[in-house]
Amino acid sequence: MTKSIGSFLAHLRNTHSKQLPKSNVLKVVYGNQSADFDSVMSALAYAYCSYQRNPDDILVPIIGISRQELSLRRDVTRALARVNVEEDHLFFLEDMRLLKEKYHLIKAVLVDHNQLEPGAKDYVDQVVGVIDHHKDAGLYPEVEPRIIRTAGSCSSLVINYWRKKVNDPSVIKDAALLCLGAGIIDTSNFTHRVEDPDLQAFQFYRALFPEIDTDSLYKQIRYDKDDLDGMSIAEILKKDYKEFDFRALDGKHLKVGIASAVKPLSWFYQTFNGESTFQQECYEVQKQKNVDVFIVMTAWMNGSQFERELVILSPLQETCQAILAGISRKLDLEEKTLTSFSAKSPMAFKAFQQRNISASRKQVAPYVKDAIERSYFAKVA
Ligand SMILES: [Mn+2]
Repeated sequence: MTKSIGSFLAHLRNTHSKQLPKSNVLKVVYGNQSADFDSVMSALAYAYCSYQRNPDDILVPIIGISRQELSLRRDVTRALARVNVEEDHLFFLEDMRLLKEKYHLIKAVLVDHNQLEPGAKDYVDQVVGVIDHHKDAGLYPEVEPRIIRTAGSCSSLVINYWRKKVNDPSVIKDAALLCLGAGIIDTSNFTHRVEDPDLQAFQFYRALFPEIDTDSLYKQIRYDKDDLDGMSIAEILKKDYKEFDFRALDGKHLKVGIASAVKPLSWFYQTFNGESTFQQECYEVQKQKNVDVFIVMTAWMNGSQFERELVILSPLQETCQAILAGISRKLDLEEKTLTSFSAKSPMAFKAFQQRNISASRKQVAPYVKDAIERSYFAKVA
């Protein structure tokens, strides 16, 4: 009965979701809202492995963005094409809306995050499992599995969980191949941020795919991920984006959006007509997303040197300052001089070199949360 991951997803799309009687329970597996490589592959792999283990216990993998946004993630789309997954067979946020109308109860396993996100809250009735490598929010203590621990890639935790449950590892080969890609991109080909789970997963991949040249697979995915050709600034900023709702000491809720980008600010300035264009586009995205604070994190290789920058902007100047007071030391931020600061803008806009290069969004988001939770924003409108 072993199916390829492509035919499994086709089966879900064409048969399964039409056959289940109304008012039945639907189980889904969610990646996080950034829909990055790790999230998408972790969700697909979890669903596929679960099906191979027990075809009666089907989970539908959900990608936490709208369908049209997928095309910006070229690393994801090209990796899926390599294992013959058709995009038409994938499930997105808009599919959740339809599924919610059809099913009485929706239960979800969360991968690559451990707290239901705003976009999923309306649809999911119950969280029944978590596998993640972000900071543990301490929720859902009773669920099974509940695996939350440090790992370079969540995909390593997912494959380690399932490989121990199947007798014949070859039945989860397609999932392992997707997870291998995620592990490779999250750990720079198993050289950075590598933890025990990643090493264990890597040994499993080695045994399963002795023929795969991981160096060239890394180059391929890296190339696809960095390929921003033809994209606008706004598209790049929305491509790997997460939104948070943090509560200040005085009870005020603040929406914070954090975009990750794979090119330095200098690249944006050169490619798109200078600093002020970049600033303007950041303001546009902040307005469109309707967030109180918008942060852009850049990360790239400068020769053999890994570098990071952080940009923060907000119409709420004091909020911006309070956040910076809380995160500057932890991130070792060094302010960059902006040559074309537009004086007429009422927005706070600051750019920094982030000397603490080990802090990715995974660390920065909790730092921002801490800073906000310790502040009063009585004047915040
Ligand atoms: Mn991840």
